Amino acid sequence: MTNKRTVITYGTFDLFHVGHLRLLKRARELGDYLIVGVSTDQFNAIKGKKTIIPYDQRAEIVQSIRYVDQVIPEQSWEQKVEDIQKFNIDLLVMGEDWKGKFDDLKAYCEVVYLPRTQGVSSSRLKNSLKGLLDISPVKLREAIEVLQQILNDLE
Ligand code: C2G
Repeated sequence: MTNKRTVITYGTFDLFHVGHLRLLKRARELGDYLIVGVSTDQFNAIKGKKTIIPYDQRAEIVQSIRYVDQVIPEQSWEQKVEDIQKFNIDLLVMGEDWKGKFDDLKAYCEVVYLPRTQGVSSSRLKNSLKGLLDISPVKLREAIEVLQQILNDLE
């Protein structure tokens, strides 16, 4: 394909969820080839973002998504210009929580911000998992008694 339209996007993609998936799907639909810069653990420390899943697993998951053609490590804020030139990027796509933040890159390629998927986020998932772990000893004991009763009934 001669005039292959190459799209790039960047992200942490921790606790991969449908918000990430739909962003990647829509980004891919805006071109013919999608490159994803996955934030390394070191870069997330710079971003002040705590992750659950280590970089190599986050990168492996993103690479396995059918909409993704290539994964590169995202190690700094500054690398985007270099990436755009190195990979001959036509379009940078980000979720609209980044709206305006990468407009300076319009000097190098098109920049599009897409609506986020409402109701899901890695931090929300983390909080609901935390909620499960915050169960009080009384509630835990009640749950164990219920489970024990179920086991007794099964015997
Ligand atoms: N996203 C979305 N809907 C959600 C959650 C996330 O569309 N419910 C999008 C974000 O807008 C982003 C992408 O999915 O475009 C990845 O989200 P994060 O992993 O949270 O990315 P972030 O940590 O914001 O890193 O240089 C850019 C940064 O690396 C972006």
